[in-house]
Amino acid sequence: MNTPTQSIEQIFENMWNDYLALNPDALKIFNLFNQKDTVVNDHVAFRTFGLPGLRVEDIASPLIEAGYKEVESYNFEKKKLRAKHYAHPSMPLVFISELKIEEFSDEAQTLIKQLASQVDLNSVKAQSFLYSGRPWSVSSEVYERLLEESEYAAWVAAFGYRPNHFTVSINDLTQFQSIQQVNQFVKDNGFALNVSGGEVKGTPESFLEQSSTMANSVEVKFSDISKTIPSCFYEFALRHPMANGELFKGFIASSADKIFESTNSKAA
Ligand code: OOG
Ligand code: NI
Repeated sequence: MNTPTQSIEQIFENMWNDYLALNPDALKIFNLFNQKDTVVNDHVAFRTFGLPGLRVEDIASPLIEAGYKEVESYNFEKKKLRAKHYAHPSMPLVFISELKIEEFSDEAQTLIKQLASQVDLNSVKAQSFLYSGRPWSVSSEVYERLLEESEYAAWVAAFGYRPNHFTVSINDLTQFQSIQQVNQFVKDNGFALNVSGGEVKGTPESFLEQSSTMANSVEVKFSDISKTIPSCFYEFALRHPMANGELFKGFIASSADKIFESTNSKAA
């Protein structure tokens, strides 16, 4: 058991700085909103391979130690993913998904297991693992091979362990009346939105409306060459009150299914 040395606020600060290094557009968008409002983060999301020691529950372990509780599970049949979300009394939600390795080709499974075998599984439970990035050496050839079977698998292989997005809570912005206005503002400032399933995922009736930018492209050093590939994105979420008057605090699988595509290459 690792002794927690950082507060959960410090962990989020470190995750945010790591994320901004990969997604400088997020800082530009944050600053645009922050001129008139104090931006509040709704949630972050992590991705992993569903292999022993690297599963959703393993990635969550420093969060559980910091007071997070598991809330709900999700399944994404077509993308071959499963996920859980975690909540804390005073911190943003955390969504963690994992690739169902067993559903992939033998070749992809072998490649992914070879990456996972390079990880010191004791390091996974450390707080710093949540912003540690890629814990393995990987070639651009392996990246490309995984990309043929799963954009998600290739993303995890290239970027590892760090939030793939932060999320602006639209509920906490005073300058916009709707998610459509937020989207227009983001587009007017020159940022491309993920249009898979439409710009807005979800409806007021499902209590959650979401949109996201397309991931920034960054140059990633692989073991052989460097390549410019999609990294991290920024999300915008508007939560609606349920019949009991409380804001909905979960996720919507059919919307999440489209949000995952924010890290697809634009040509796809
Ligand atoms: C997570 C996608 C799901 C949401 O808000 O529905 C999600 C991911 O892209 O890894 O964050
Ligand atoms: Ni999200």
